[in-house]
Amino acid sequence: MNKQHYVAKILSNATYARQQQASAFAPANIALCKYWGKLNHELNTPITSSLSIGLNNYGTSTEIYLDQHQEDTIYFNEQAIDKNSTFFERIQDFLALIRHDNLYFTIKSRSNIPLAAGLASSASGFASLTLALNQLFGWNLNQQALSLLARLGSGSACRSLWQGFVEWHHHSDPFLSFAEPINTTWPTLAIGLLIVSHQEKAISSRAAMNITAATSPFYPVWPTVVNRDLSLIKTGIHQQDIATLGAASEANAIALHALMHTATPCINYDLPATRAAKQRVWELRESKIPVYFTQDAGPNLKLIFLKKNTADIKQAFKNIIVIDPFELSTER
Ligand code: 2P0
Repeated sequence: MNKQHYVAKILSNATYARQQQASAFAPANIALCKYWGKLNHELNTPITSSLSIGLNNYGTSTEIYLDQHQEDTIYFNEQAIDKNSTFFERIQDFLALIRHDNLYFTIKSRSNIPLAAGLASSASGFASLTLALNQLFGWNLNQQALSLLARLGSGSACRSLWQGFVEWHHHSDPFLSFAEPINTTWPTLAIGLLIVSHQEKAISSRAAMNITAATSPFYPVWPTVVNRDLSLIKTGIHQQDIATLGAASEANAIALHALMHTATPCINYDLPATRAAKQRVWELRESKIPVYFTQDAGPNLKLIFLKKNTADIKQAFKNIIVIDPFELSTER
């Protein structure tokens, strides 16, 4: 099946009531159990399941307007995007899948995610674009269908339609590889964004993922690692046990980066400051403060801890941005 057939099947359940404009917000998400490797590159399905947490009011707002001109115009944080850039191309490829009647768009996306935090804005970007398109065309798609659609823009976008814990299921049937929320809250949990470097990453996560899956001799073990960690992370969530959740999330990130280190060429996102911050996390744990890190395709860390330890964490990491994932705010 190709992308066009896939999208046609999803939209076969849609209604149609076109408006002139629409807007939507989607939160950024951090994977506690990572997505790393594609089963189907065209339809963007993963080799394993993954599990993330939404970042409350940190994310992307997208406004979309029908345009009279015969081309799309895209703004990100008030800047017009170069039509020859990869960024523009990726959005164009996504829009091409739903374009009909020669319709073109003006898209204005704004992200309030700290730019250097190594948080992919592509996840909340494609999720908010999918939600905005659903409104613009009055598709009235259910959340599962929206997740299946957002996945085509960026895998992790399919998890960015919800706040809280979200699991993206791996499945050989592309119509069953959607994300859904885990219906639980954990009001005492906090997430910290720890920016150790403002340097741009040398290699995109998509490229790094593909190189790792194709070349690391240890990649075949990855699904086993994910099964172990996913199960522990779910136990940690259901028991609201920070030690179980944190240890499994940290182990998953360490395994991910170990895999990348064994790829050809070696992919290393760690900087000396990254390693120093990990060391500091381990020291805090030695002193009985339950704090754990996770790390995505970049040098910065995200910390997992309990709100009651916020003062200790802020003292150890002066510039940390603390997020409350469950006390939802509309301030953006
Ligand atoms: C994740 N990451 O689970 C993992 C962990 C980064 C590290 O998903 O190729 O931008 O667009 O499907 O979603 C980043 O990869 O990749 C990502 P594509 P995506 O959050």
